[in-house]
Amino acid sequence: MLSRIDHIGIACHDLDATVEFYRSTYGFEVHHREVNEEQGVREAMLRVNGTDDGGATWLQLLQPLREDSPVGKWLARHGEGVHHIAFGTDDVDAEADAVRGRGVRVLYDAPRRGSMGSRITFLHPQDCHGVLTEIVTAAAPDAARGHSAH
Ligand code: MC0
Repeated sequence: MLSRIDHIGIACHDLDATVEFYRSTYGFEVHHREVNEEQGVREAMLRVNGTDDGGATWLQLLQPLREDSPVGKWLARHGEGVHHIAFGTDDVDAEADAVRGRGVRVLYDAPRRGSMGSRITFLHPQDCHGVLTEIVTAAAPDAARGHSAH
């Protein structure tokens, strides 16, 4: 079951400047930062709220590491803005199989590593009415409620 919005991915040119915008405008603080070489991004996770299933909802700010990465290509074509939406589930494998069975292209044969040790896969935007859609299982949902780890 897809039980929540896990995060909204936002593409930006300057991660620090974008983090500062969300801090000074809305009061959202950075909970976690990491570099994901495989995905070609430097990212900051801003926790918005916790949810009933023990997970959380985040804003994920994404700066590309390379122009030829998915976020780099997107920025060059569209500029800054919402890059993808991610639904949270306890079982990314089962959800990916179910969606694949309904004729939607799942981009990975097996889930890959996402933010904070999560397991993720993506659905092709052309099969999702133009929305790049991610499915994610958090590493340890309870940990998402915990203290900041900058
Ligand atoms: C591309 N397209 C998008 C899109 N990116 N549509 C909506 N939202 C996006 N973000 C559309 C293009 O407009 C184009 O459609 C078509 O997809 C092909 O685009 P392309 O520029 O030629 O790019 P491709 O084909 O090389 O790659 C597109 C694809 C790629 C979706 C396969 O971006 C991909 O593998 N994305 C998944 C991985 C990813 O995004 N990683 C970064 C976030 P038209 O109709 O104009 O031809 S990493 C992340 O988020 C992790 C860290 C996490 O959450 O934990």
